[in-house]
Amino acid sequence: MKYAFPDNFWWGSASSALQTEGAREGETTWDYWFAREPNRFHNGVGPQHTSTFYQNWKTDIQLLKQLNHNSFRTSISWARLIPDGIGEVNPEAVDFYNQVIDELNEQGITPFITLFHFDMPMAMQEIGGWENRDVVDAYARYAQICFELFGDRVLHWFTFNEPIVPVEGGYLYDFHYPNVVDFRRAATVAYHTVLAHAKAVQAYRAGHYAGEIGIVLNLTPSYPRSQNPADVKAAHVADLMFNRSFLDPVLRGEYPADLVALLKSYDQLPACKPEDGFLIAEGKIDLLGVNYYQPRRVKCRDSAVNPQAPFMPEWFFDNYEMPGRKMNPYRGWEIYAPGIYDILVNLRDNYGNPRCFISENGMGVENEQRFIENGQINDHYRIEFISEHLTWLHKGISEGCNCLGYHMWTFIDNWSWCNAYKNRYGFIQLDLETQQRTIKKSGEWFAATALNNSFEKE
Ligand code: BGP
Repeated sequence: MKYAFPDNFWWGSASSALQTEGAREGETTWDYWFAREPNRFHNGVGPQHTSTFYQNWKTDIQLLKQLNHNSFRTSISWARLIPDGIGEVNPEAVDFYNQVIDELNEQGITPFITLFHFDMPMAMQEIGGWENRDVVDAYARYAQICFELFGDRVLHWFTFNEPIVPVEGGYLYDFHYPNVVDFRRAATVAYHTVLAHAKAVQAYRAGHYAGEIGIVLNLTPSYPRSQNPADVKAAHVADLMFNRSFLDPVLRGEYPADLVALLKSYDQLPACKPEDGFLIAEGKIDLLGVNYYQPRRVKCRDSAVNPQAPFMPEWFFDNYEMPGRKMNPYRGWEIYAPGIYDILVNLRDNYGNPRCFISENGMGVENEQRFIENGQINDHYRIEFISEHLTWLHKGISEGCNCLGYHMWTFIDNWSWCNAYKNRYGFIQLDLETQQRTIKKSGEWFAATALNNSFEKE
């Protein structure tokens, strides 16, 4: 069967500044943490060892072209542009991002730019990071500077990438700096991130720029083990905490009332100011990026909560391992392609069918060298993964979902937050020794699909 996509569908991939650029000047929390606890990073490989995009941007953009990308998302590094977060703008950073943006446009590849992809300037973290409202203001200033510098040539902006991840990693589950475990502080970080987002949207609107502004959220559909009311309730709470805590403010301009009530009843609400509500209402977006990797399966708790243990989302559900689920064993994530369709249908039916696109989807695989045939990685499993997800995406579009494109994570194999180069995601293989780039089979498959705006599958 042939799966054809709408005209002007966005075909591309996503990456981020910290994971690709290398050679950074402004210190981020990642540099700081790595210098102190290198053991927390896979094989002790830190954020300075990335895929050298800072040196190779021009030839890398040629490779994007070869993959027939018509769009590409990356981020600006706040710490590179404004090393101390709040002071002087670094002119070399301005030159670098200008060159990248201009070259992308020249090559017919529309730049999609994220303002914050997990990379907090250390100077901002030192004053409390997202727990401090001064950092919210500093971020709003940084966003405004980016709009002024690049807004004439960048028409698709994203305030944050997966803003729930620094909340989970840094304040609940100990996989990002500052390794705090404290729900109320986590809720404050999440809340201030929403305020920062809204301030950036406000600044963008005030500047009357020609483009649009949105956010990228990792939406993990919450599937209950069964339709038993206890399981359904567990899935509902997980959905409130991990999806709707950002989805509702950015699409509806307000928080779900039952999330607020729940946190209030456990005395976990962040400090709010009366004027915050107006600001959040102004943070509604033009375009939603959806990152989808895995579903969340939950069931009601089997045991009573230990009231001495820290308050956690898991007070309300247990994670559920569905028998027969298909796994990506390298990353430990379930592969469930219909999830992409369920997300789109939920957006269509419950959120007014917003303009959206899949901004990340992907499969990290270890030791891909074993698949080399005639000098090229034959990643047939990745082609299978992409085409399966695309068939569900296609079904969503054919049923009226407003999905405008599909971007893969990622372009060239890159450094990952705690896994360094353990799992490879790229369309292009990176030789870490020589920095040589070689297109994988999936890259060729994707290039053909983008060119034809369609693909064939049984
Ligand atoms: C997303 C992030 C990316 C990327 C990807 C793969 O959550 O936006 O930055 O890293 O996941 O995940 P990982 O690198 O943890 O395997």
